[in-house]
Parts: sequence; C-alpha cells; structure tokens
Amino acid sequence: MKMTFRWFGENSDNVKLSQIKQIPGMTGLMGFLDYKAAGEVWTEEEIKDYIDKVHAAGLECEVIESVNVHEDIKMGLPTRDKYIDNYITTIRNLAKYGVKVIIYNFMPVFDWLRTDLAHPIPEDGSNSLYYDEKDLGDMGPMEIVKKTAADSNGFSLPGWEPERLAELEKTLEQYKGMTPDMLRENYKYFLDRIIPVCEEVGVRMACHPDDPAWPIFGLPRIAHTQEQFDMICDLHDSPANALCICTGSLGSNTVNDVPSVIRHFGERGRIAAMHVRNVKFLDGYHHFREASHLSSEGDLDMFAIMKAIYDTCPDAYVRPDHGRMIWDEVGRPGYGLYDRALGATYLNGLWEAIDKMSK
Ligand code: CS2
Ligand code: MN
Repeated sequence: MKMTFRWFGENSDNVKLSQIKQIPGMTGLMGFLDYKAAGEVWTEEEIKDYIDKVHAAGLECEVIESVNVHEDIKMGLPTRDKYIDNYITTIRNLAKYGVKVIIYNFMPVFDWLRTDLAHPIPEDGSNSLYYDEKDLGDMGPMEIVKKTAADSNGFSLPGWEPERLAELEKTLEQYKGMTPDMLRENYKYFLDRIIPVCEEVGVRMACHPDDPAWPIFGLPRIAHTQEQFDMICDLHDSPANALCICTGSLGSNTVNDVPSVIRHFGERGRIAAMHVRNVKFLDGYHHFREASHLSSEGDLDMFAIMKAIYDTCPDAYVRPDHGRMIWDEVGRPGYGLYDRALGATYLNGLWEAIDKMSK
C-alpha cells in the first residue's frame, strides 16, 4: 500500500506540498493538472513541470487522477477518434515521467454530484459535502451546476470545469435515448484503443465509480455496482483495464457491500487504486452526508475495508478521499488539508495494526 494525497497544483490548491510532506507516512500524490479541459493533450512540458515540483518536495507522483474523457467519446460521435488520439498521447507523455496509474471515470456529463458542498454537522460544528435527492428534484441540472460553482470557494472543482459545463443543455439533449448498453459499447471502443498502449508503456487505467452510485437526471450510468464493474472488466480483458474503488462513492448506495466488492476485484488483480472515505446515511431515500474517516462516525466499516485491501490488493495506491472542513480552514470543498490528513493517519494506523496482527 502506498498512502497518497490529491493535490491540484501550485495555483489551484490552498494546500502546499511542504504540508503534504509532513503528514506521517505520506509517500506521494495522486496528481492532477486541473486547468486541462477534457480531450486536450497533457503536454510533456506541463507534466514535467508539475512532477518536478512534486519530486523536489520529496514526494512521488506515480498516480494521476482525472484525465477526463471527452463527451464525444462517451457519446460515440464521429469526432471521437481525434479525442482518443489525444488521450493516447497523454498516456504516453505521463508514462515518460514515471506515471503508473491513471484514474478516470466514464460518467456522462457530471463527475460527482452533491446538493450542498458545506452542510453543517451540528454534532461538532464542522461541515461536509451532502446529498439529498429531494433537493435535487427541486433544482434540475442547470441550477445544480450554478450552485456548485457558486459554493466552491473560488476553486474550480474536478469534473466541473467551466468549458465542459457551458454546453450543458445541448449535451443533456444529445444523451437522450442513450441506453446503458450503448454507453458500454462506446466505452469498449475507447478501451480497445487505449489499453494496448497502456500495456506497451506500463500504465494501468483505473475506473472510478459513479458518485452517487445510481443514475441521475435520466442519464445512463454504468459504473456503480459489482455486476457493472464485472462488465467493465470484461469489455477489454487486461490487468491494465483496472479499477479505482472509491468507498464513499460505491458506499453511498446500500446495495453495495464495499469490503466484499474490494475482495472480489482484488482477488482478480483488478484494483490499481483506492479512494477511502466514510459516508453517513441520513433519514429518507438517497440522503447522506460525508463523515470523517473513522468507522464510528459514519456507516462504513473502515477496518473491514482496509483488511480487504491488505488481503487482496496490498500493492494498491490509497488516498484519503474527501474530508470535512474543520478548524476554520477555507479551501476547496472536500479537499482541505486537515481532515484528509487525519484520515490518512487513521488509515495508516489501521494498516499497521492489521499488518502486525497478521504476522
Ligand atoms: C474524485 C473524483 O473528488 C472526487 O470525488 O474522487 O472527482 C475523481 O477524481 C474522478 O471521478 C476521477 O476521474
Ligand atoms: Mn473518489
């Protein structure tokens, strides 16, 4: 297991590399060039610049997250080949600088979605990301996008890039009538082209689950249950066609038994990376908030999760995922320093205990 941290780059993060380096047991980053639009090539120069800074801070950068897939690829439009060519160039460029895993998702239009980015947690005075399907029903896609942008403390959030959302109405219209099978077919076309390149250059693609783990706004979504991930693995059978199991995303839906999903794919050698965080279910249908990482503060069993990783995919890269906003920090919602650092330390503690008890 390598414990890592998400960092958005010098100009886009309130957290400094020197601070990340001081978190006990932190080996490196899940890096991200947050200014790149989906479909653009990540140039060698940009990658080198980012990774050199990370190395200079004494951290590794073997994982890159959110090389976003252009909507034309997901929709299977004739223009997709150009964007797949670009994606392949990015994979090759990242491999040259030592990147071994690329985390991405195949969700139409939206990345993760919440109805409130700073929902007060009355028990301790902190706040966290929050979702209530009821509020979403009142809002509709355009409003949720505007609200998310307005509430993000001036940061652009991953998956919510302005360029991508400018054409929202048109894109939503284009997806009408697309079934999950059609989306899977487009996904296969993409994988069939990129995975042989990944095998050649030693990179593993890691698909992140739909978040929340159910369809939204009538869009097809195909990555939120074990059965669906089995289908994704079968689309192109290769260890390079791998997964990033995000416990909070999958765990938002009570049908998913997260430790058992980890064991299933870990045993099959398909887990390249893990996002580990906790969620707390609230009253009512599709209603939850994010919790601190500790098991007792939410509804996921973090010991069982870390044990499943230890037993079936001990080499996976792990990072704490979203944290609460605590200690008056002002930052990117979900991506402050303090609660994620506490999360990393707690997960490292679980790992140490599991490791010592296994010997
Ligand atoms: C991340 C996702 O913030 C998050 O929830 O886990 O944005 C993730 O980076 C993407 O889905 C991967 O492309
Ligand atoms: Mn995640």
